[in-house]
Amino acid sequence: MSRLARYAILILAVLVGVHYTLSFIHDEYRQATAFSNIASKFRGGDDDFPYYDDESTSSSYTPRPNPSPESQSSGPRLANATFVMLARNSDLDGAMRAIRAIEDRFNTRHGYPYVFLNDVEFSSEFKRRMSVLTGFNAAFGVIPSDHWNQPDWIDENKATEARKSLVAAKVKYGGAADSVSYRNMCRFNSGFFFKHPLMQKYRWYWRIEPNVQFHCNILNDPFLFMEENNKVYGFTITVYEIAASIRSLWGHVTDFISQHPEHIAEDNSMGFLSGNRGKTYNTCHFWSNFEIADMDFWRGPAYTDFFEHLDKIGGFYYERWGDAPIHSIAVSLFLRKDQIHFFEEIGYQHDDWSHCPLSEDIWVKGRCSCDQKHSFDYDGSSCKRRWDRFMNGS
Ligand SMILES: Nc1nc2c(ncn2[C@@H]2O[C@H](COP(=O)(O)OP(=O)(O)OP(=O)(O)O)[C@@H](O)[C@H]2O)c(=O)[nH]1
Ligand SMILES: *[C@@H]1O[C@H](CO)[C@@H](O)[C@H](O)[C@H]1NC(C)=O
Ligand SMILES: [Mg+2]
Repeated sequence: MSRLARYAILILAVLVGVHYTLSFIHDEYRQATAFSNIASKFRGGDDDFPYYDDESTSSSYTPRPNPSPESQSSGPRLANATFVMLARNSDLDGAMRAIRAIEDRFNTRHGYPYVFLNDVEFSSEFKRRMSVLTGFNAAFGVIPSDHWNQPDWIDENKATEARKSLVAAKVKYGGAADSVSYRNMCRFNSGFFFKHPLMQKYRWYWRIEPNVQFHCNILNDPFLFMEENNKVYGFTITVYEIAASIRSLWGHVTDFISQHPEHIAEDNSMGFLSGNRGKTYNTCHFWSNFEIADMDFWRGPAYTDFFEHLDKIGGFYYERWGDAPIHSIAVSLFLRKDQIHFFEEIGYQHDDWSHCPLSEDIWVKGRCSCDQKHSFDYDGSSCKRRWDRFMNGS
């Protein structure tokens, strides 16, 4: 080796060393500033927890940078994604259980952020507890009142009558039949959560509700799976809807289809919703308390037109349309069937219903805590068998 070449190698080695040192310092700096950005969200007003002050937290907590795609420096690649939970302050215990479960089963290895939304300001206690549980990787938002409350153009007398008649018909659904707030929630989840300012900067979301459980280790990143396989909507449980709550919905859907044929996808999933090419709706829908999906679809022209069409009719208040059938009908009609994905490997529990991976291999690898015998998949009220038959083309 010539002397010149040896010098060149030496200089190169020095440069590489300097680069490493600098980028290390830079990362430390970035972590520190990312944390003070997050912490500053909690300050101000009379909600000033000493807890979040930079001085008092720096010794007891190791801050984690907000791993939005731009600021990510190491670890597995992250999708442009967030968890989202709509909750009341009184849901604190259930929210803790659900977040603890998803952190343990998945997110401690990834560090995706959380967005918590509420129609009123979250309490200091709610923010404090969720911040700790999520490694200070959470944002808390209040829903603008026009995204939540019953619009002025709804005829309140007619809405009151509708609520009374659902109660009289004994449409069992907790205490929800007569409640306005339940209807606000369904309308918000149908048409507004993806418009919230805190959600704008993300494309993908994973919806989590208080008290849900995750039964298995989630070994692959579902967001990256969706992205890499051109999926738009993912589910774990599919069920029949209470017909009385959506009496006129299908009629309005078929009106929409004839007014907007341009939105209907080739190779759509009408065959899952209807056994007679759309004449009637079998009420099958994906259970929306779990969703992993692409918000750009909800923000796009087909769903925007669809939601506006349905919202104008007032069925959220004059009946009790749920966000689950509305989302499900939209993804079934405006997407190709291969854009909808069933997450077999995500063991999931909401109230008394669970999905437990039936594949032994997946169940063992995921160290699942659920009983496969109690999986809802092929229960009489599940639409999963219908989905399988539809997807297998029979
Ligand atoms: N902030 C807020 N969240 C709500 C309100 N109503 C419901 N939610 C949330 O919306 C989600 C679904 O509400 P639930 O009342 O549990 O609805 P459900 O599970 O469809 O029906 P239930 O059988 O009544 O449990 C949960 O995440 C709730 O915390 C509300 O008035 N305010
Ligand atoms: C994430 O997705 C949103 C919505 O599509 C987009 O506006 C934003 O630019 C994306 N961010 C990155 C870093 O790609
Ligand atoms: Mg519930």
